Amino acid sequence: MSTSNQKLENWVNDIANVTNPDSIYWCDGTHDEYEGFIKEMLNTGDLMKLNEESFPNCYLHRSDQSDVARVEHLTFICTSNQEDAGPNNNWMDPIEAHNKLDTLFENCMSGRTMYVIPYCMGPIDSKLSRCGVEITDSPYVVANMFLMTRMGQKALARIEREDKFVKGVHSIGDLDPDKRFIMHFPEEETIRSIGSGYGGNALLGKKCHALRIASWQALKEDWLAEHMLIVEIENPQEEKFYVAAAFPSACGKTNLAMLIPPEGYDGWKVRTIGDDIAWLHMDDSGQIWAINPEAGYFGVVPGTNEDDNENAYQAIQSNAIFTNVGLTDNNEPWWEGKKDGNPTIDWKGETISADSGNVFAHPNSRFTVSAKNNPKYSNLADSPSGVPISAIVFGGRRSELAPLVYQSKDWNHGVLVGASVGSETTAAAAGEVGIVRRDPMAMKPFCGYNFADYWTHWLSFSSKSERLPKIFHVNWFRKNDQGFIWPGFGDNLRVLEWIIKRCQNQADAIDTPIGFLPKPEDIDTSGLDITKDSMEELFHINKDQWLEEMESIREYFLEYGDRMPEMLLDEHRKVVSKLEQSD
Ligand code: OXD
Ligand code: MN
Repeated sequence: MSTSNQKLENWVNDIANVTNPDSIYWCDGTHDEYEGFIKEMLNTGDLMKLNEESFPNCYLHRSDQSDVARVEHLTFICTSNQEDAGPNNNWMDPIEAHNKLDTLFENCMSGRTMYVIPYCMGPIDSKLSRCGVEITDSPYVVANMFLMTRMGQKALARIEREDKFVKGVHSIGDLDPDKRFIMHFPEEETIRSIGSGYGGNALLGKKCHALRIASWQALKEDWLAEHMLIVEIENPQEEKFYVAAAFPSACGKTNLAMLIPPEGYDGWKVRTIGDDIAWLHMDDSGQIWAINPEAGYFGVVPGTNEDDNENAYQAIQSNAIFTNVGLTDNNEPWWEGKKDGNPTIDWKGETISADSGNVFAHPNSRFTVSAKNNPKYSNLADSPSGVPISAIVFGGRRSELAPLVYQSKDWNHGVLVGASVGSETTAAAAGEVGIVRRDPMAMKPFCGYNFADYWTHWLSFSSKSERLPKIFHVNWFRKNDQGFIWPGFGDNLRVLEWIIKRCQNQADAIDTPIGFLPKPEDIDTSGLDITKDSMEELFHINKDQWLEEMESIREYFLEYGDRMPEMLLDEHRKVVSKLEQSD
């Protein structure tokens, strides 16, 4: 296979001239091809076969031990004007960045095959989808892209028709962390990544294209590319609602997208459209529609079990690639929170004992599966027009402060709520875990331009439609001295039910300085082992803590200087003054 598109052909040849591979292989995206890659990686030791009886067609990949998460400090947005990248991004001058990368990429593929992966983010026949081509020297990346995107011949045909694609070049290089860079050139719609094989750094369709480059494209073309799951909720009256929710990495997006209704919620059905990324477009009537640009899940493994998240658990029983999990004595994958099995080997391949304190799976170990493995996959994930969004939900991991749920007063206040998201850091990115940091719209690591311009873009929607989704904030992670107060997982449907009722004007709310809160009786807790006092704790607003929080948000906004939209600062002032006046 090669291409009739001259632009693509020339670009591939240019990259080959610099990287000097032994051969060039164009991926056709067929199942046979995928199997061929698996076979090859079993031979080279890049993959190990897992127990064929209990985990058919499942494989384990062990990454380099220094290459287990996204590397935000090595991720750059290279715009000609530094201000366009903003204080939220590392910036490098594009000429300097290209020079640096040209040196690192020189001959980096010699002795290796260069794979060319044409892919389409979103349903092949959707006008909301966008295409890209990833060049890589890693068969592990190709196999993951096969599961995560619509790639191969059909994507290539669309690229040839449109004559437009995002250019991504990836090489694992020599995996030296000192020579690792994930660079984005939004003005050129180009990505160059070297020195890492980890998903978020190497599967360029995902974070690099579908968020960083796409957020820039969305700014220019008037839509939104967001770090959001999309979930379909059907009530007993058979009405369907679509909710998009943004939480920082490893804060339960996959679990919420695959939620199983709790006991007593007969007649409720929950299906998944997407678990990580949503592209939102407004139609002529002012309705927002969302597509999931991905076709698979790259999910956090630890904590996945049959009791808490059965759909995710079922999804990874066959045809899955596991990265950096442990192994049991009968060659099954094992991770903390799995509940059964006898682990003997850790993610590094070392035999260890199951004494307390020993960890078998890396905390950011991952599964890669096709979305179709999910028993609750919604066919509308393939709909070219996407799904109509009723509610947008923001959330973070906050052991204090934020109530279980509240609703913003209107769209602009909702933009403030999203822009103010703070969350305790997780293992999804290299660095210290558990520190509260600002993660606006859960996009801190993924917005491909200046956050101030991004908030201005979000605010611009308020004058464009009377039919905008309602905006909410949730916090599943509030703690007291006995641990998490809210049970989470399937019980989160109790909160989504209130959200849906608010969208239908069927539930009341209490007007507070921070937003609308449910009346205590409006969250259905029947069958739940939770006391009235705990429910009160979950909704308690501590005025002093909130004033401190608002001050820290104000200081954060100041970093954005003159580009900061006055409208957002106004929203902030309104909340502060209401808090000050409250008792
Ligand atoms: C992810 C992440 O892998 O956000 O989705 O890190
Ligand atoms: Mn994510």
